Amino acid sequence: MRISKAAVATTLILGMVAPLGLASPVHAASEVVTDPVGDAGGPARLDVTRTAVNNDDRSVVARVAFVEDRHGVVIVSLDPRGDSGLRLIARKRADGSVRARVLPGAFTDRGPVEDVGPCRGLRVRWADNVARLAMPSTCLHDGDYGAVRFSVLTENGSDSDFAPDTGTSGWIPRG
Ligand SMILES: [Ca+2]
Repeated sequence: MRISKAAVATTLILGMVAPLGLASPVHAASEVVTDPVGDAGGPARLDVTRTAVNNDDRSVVARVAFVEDRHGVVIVSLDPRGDSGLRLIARKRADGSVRARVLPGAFTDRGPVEDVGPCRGLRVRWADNVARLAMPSTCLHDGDYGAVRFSVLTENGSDSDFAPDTGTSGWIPRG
């Protein structure tokens, strides 16, 4: 069998690149977006200061921190690259009870949006000034997605705070 020069060259390149790829640091599949204090339309509002999202194999976990704990709604819009997304929604009532649900469509979706069923295993923990929403990966396209980007909106009464101010986070590879 003849081996072409091109094939040899490809093999050499792959042989060189692969070890380098293994040696490079593993990307943390997470992104943190900070947001200004005092931009939520008043002290009674849910003023976001920081949002961290982890995109792991089994779940997407968002942690949203506020200046102060208030009742209201936190919406984390998740946009998977090349496909429609969804919104994770946590609502804290005046009595302190917290509920979470999922709605189809990310803020950034412009085309058709795929419906989402009940998100089994969706968890929310809203303690003090941090709301943590954890979505099993199966809730988004049955887990068939890669990188995601996010936006956060809070509401109490009306829209309060939006982060990041640029619109969306960067793409977060799936770890
Ligand atoms: Ca803010």
